[in-house]
Amino acid sequence: MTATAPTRDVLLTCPLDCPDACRLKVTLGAGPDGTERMLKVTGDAGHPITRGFACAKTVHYPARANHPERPLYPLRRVGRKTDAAPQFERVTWDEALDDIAARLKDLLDTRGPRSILRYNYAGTMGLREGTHVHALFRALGTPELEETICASAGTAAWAMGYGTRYSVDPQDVAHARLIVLWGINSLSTNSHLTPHMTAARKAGARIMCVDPYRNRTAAFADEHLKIKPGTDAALALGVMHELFAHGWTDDAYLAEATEGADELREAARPWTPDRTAEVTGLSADDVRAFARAIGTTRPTYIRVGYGMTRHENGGTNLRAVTLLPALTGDWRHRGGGCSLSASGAFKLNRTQLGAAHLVQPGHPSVNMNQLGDALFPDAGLGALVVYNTNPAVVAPDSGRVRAGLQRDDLLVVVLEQAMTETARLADYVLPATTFAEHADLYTSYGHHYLGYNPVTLPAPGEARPNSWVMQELARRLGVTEPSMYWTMDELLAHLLDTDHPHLSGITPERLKAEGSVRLNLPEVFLPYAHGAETPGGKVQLTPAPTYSDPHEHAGPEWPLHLITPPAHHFLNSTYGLLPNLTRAEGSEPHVLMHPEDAATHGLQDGQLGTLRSEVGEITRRIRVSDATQPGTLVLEGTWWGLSAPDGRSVNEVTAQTLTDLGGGSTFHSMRVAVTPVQAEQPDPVSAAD
Ligand SMILES: Nc1nc2c(c(=O)[nH]1)N[C@H]1C(S)=C(S)[C@@H](COP(=O)(O)OP(=O)(O)OC[C@H]3O[C@@H](n4cnc5c(=O)[nH]c(N)nc54)[C@H](O)[C@@H]3O)O[C@H]1N2
Ligand SMILES: Nc1nc2c(c(=O)[nH]1)N[C@H]1C(S)=C(S)[C@@H](COP(=O)(O)OP(=O)(O)OC[C@H]3O[C@@H](n4cnc5c(=O)[nH]c(N)nc54)[C@H](O)[C@@H]3O)O[C@H]1N2
Ligand code: SF4
Ligand SMILES: [Mo]
Repeated sequence: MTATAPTRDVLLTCPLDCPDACRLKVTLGAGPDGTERMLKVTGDAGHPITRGFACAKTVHYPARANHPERPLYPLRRVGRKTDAAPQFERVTWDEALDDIAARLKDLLDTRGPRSILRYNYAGTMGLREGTHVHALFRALGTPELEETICASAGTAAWAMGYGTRYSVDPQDVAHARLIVLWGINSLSTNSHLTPHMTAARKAGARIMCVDPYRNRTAAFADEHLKIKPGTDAALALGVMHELFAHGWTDDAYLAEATEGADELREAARPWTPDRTAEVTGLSADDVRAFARAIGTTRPTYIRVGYGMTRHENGGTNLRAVTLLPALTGDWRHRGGGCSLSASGAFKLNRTQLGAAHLVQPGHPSVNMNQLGDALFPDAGLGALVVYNTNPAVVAPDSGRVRAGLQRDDLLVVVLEQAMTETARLADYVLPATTFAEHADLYTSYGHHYLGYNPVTLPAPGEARPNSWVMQELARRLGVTEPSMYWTMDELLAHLLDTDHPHLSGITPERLKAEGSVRLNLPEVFLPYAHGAETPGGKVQLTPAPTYSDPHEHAGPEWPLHLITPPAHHFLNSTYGLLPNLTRAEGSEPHVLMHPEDAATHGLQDGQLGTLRSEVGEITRRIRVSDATQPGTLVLEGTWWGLSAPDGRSVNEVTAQTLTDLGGGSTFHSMRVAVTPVQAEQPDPVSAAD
């Protein structure tokens, strides 16, 4: 990169799909052509959550924003979608938008709105560029996209017990005396929680981690329970058994704030430490000690991640775990309770956000975890408009997704900041702006601050915000829905048009002046101290969760369980194009395999293996390691397929199977077989030594 002198620092909210929603200090300076660009990213020292540091990935955001292959002009495909090297020609915005609008119009006239689908996710968490842009599709009446690929099982499970998703305030975690990190690799995926945990530890707190493998968070914790994947409901029931048996329940809280304690007590009765140990792979003594720690330490804070939800029984796993603080009464103690997501506290007026008011109950919908099926020729789609996501890599059964995207009779339009593997399969790539180049409002799922970003940098080339593209298409398609054409200020006024106390005193002017504003919550926020926002007003402990093994009948042809959790240096696939970050992750994706399994399956450290599941196969370097457990393979990171030895995404082996609750994704639940690859490629790690 050409050396350039910094000219000024600005504070902006990180737009990425991460609970921390950091307030970033972004250093700007003139680029080689003289226009101002992003040079450096750190954290705002004055922000109580960000505390002056950005994560190991987003410090590299400038390399993404200034990437030589970033699409800066509208591109139209020349050549076929199946060509190994995709080719595009530059066109004007008018050429691109006129042609796309004409083709959408033709589909609407001849085949109806069901022939068009939006496919989007949280590449930006901005309410304008991420959510309000759905208004175009609602105005056209195209199918709803059932979101999410990420949080549905957790959301549904939380709703059953607690209604609205509230979280312990991360700033209160320092008060906890036991911290349980359960199915979350928080040191990588929620790194701004760490200072609060360290403060708690200094004050005497113990930190325990429940995870199938020794990740960074397990190494940081004082104790690691290496649970068998998919068995968390059994462990939670085992803990409940001990809580009831030893009288460690808070009976006053159970009486005042919950419903169904007796039924839960009966359900937990059979879950003795021995039975729990048998199912979870832990020892009975570990189960007893874990239950004693939770039963006798106030406040206990449990941070759950989505890891345990990404299984066929995932909703129930999460529900069982999140009911524990209701039994111990931790919700009454500052720093006690449980966090999944804080998003429910942001009581914005969302009635017309994304033109939600146009969606009638029973409107046709497509579950986003089943995109592969939706793209199948018989399903009737003629056009797919993709924004804020990279489905050719991140969606389950990505082999099927890619085959669908390659259909010659499907119009694929991709709004992107990077030439992702999805963009490479597009008919049109429309260049998108980044968070410094467009205005937006951000909530958070890990803390209680709203963030506002103004337009800060000029858009490079002809990059445009998603909202601009949607409005231009809407005009060409004759859309008259007024919210479609709102400016940022009009959207902001709508979102803040509410009497809810959480937003009292928060005005557009204040948001613009302060940039980051804490919701108007009490200083000590104890959302479930006296009940919950369920229909009965109480924490619902029934129906009592039960454990079921989705792989009980898995045949011997699928001997191993594959989990595919996030990597430290990536954010989903967003940073997978930066060589320094792929190097930090070992230059290519690899699979952790326990020494016992390596011996059984005839594989050695550094060898390539083929992982086969019922939907596809991939080739990966095997790393033999006792960080994992016998029977469980771990593949960290949703790498670009282009970085893998076989050019394929890990999701070529994951399936479109949905979770028990919420219709969520099951990325950590695959049964696979592994065989050694005979023809060898050099191991990049040993080659570099
Ligand atoms: N560095 C980094 N940060 C990220 C992301 C990223 O890709 N990289 N992605 C962002 C996004 S979109 C999300 S949703 C979050 C996700 O962040 P997390 O919630 O931390 O990620 P998960 O995929 O849920 O996996 C978390 C842990 O769950 C474990 N796990 C898998 N199955 C089970 C199980 O059955 N039981 C238990 N107890 N544990 C299990 C995995 O081994 C893993 O260590 O992180 C966000 N932040
Ligand atoms: N095997 C496996 N697969 C997984 C997961 C896993 O743990 N294992 N995790 C799953 C989870 S939790 C999630 S959330 C999904 C995430 O999957 P995605 O939602 O696809 O997330 P990213 O891969 O980060 O891709 C986001 C894309 O949005 C683009 N983008 C960002 N901002 C903008 C913008 O303003 N405008 C436009 N037009 N584009 C923008 C970025 O350039 C990037 O290419 O992946 C899922 N897939
Ligand atoms: S990705 Fe998360 S931790 Fe990293 S800067 Fe953005 S919000 Fe902060
Ligand atoms: Mo996610």
